[in-house]
Amino acid sequence: MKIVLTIVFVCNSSILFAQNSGWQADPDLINARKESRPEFIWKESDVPDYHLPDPLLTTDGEPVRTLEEWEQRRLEILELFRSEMYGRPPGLPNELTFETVEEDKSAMEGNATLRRIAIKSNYQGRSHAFEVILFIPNATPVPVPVFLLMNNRGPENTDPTRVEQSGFWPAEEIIDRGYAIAAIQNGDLAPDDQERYHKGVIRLFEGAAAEEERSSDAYGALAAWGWGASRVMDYFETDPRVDASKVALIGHSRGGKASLWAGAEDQRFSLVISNESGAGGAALSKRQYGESVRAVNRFTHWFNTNFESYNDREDELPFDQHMLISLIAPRAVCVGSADEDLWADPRGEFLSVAYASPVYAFWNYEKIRPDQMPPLDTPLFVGPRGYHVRSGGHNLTPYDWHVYMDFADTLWE
Ligand code: GTR
Repeated sequence: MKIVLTIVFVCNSSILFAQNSGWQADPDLINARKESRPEFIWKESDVPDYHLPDPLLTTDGEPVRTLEEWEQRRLEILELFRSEMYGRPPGLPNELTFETVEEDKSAMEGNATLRRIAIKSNYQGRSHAFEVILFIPNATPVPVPVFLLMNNRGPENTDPTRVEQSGFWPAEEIIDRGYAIAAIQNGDLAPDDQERYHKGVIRLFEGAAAEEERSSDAYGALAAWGWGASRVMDYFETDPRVDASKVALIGHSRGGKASLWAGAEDQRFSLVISNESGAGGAALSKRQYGESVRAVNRFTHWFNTNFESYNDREDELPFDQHMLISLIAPRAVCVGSADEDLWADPRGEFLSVAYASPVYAFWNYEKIRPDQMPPLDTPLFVGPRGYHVRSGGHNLTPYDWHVYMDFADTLWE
């Protein structure tokens, strides 16, 4: 007779976090959220107990003991996320070309070289093109590590002319610190709109069928954005001035959900950064706090349609987001939250990082304990994992960027 132990982590928030000196949500803010949106959970002591699947126990209940066994289990988890949440990726086009649209060797008052590259794909007679904007610091010896933003806001935030400068993509500050900085517009890959999201990568691969009912595991906009990030990686591998072994992929909010998934799918990204990605990103789904699976599924074009079957049934998910973080191991991952962004569940985002510890342990990286959430504005870097919670609201700010660059310095200097 085989006895299978299925429940490994039983999480009870009030016991875990009552005594620690780390971040706690502001009680006035909790009350305000409770008042404005009483249908969601905001108070730590209101969070029901939940059970997290063990990344190191296969679907058949076999324990994962060695790195080789983990590599197999990793594929199993990846497949579960594809089938139940983000969808299966489309693969490669028949033809992929990179065309330099503009080059300016004295951009940013001579501090950087600007390159705008058109990335063009052909597939079965159809074509698609999008652009990557890249600034490379002139003072840093090549090849240079690069940060790539998957921009979910307006293109004015990543203005290549630098007439407009935005704290969401503080390119000058990144160049000053010796990193290259790049951006793509997510909407070029899949418009962030439930009526039009297929008018990009999905139409390239599926043609007219993209307009019809797609399969329940077909990928949505988040994976389409990640597909674009991977094609930029293909380009980086051809540019001798970029260090393709040191590419940090960063996204904010819905862009952060996409960056984590892209980092799980494409192991060439050596650092994956999620800024306030919340539900469907870094935050645990089974922990009921802030945005729920049903709430995030109101964006019907982000995930596959199988994910909708977990609305109000989070307990039935065969994985949770700590396993998404685990898929990135042993590569680096940095998660950022904001104090006022309770909708994204800062603690749930931290816990995903902490509960990936058993997987990072295969490479002998130090554990991050669930009660080790750091205080406000005090980044925690433990080997290849980082976490911080910043004062203020839902945004990607220059402060966040400096935390991510500080973290990258610890990895790459
Ligand atoms: C919210 C959504 C979040 C987050 C955010 C954003 O409306 O509920 O999951 O993705 O949008 O992308 O700004």
